[in-house]
Amino acid sequence: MSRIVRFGVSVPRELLEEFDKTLKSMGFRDRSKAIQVAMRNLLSEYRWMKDIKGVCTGAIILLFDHTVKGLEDTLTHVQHDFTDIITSTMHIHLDERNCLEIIAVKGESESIKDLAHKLTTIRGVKQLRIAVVAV
Ligand code: NI
Repeated sequence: MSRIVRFGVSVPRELLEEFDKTLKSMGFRDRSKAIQVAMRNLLSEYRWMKDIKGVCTGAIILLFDHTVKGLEDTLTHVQHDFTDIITSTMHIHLDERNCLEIIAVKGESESIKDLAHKLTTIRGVKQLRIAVVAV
């Protein structure tokens, strides 16, 4: 059994409220356990991303807050740097704040990961999912 450590985390209030609500409905008794599960999910998703090799096709799905200043410009700039792997982009306005973008990709897995990484680090991007298959 490894040693348990404590750490502090800063998160937006609404995110924590929603997290707590979801934990309750999922049957978690405390945040620690749920955060451990969330951390492991993130690690396994990253590991899967790291392992996929060669030419792939699929989509990058992005949820973001379009009211964050400069975000849409940055998103466009990043996508213009990857025109060799982006086949099309669909933009859906979900509500006053949130937008969903579905970016269809085809190319070397390394380029797809590079694009996904650049998109994840943009401020205002709330969630990113990659769904790709090897060709
Ligand atoms: Ni929109």
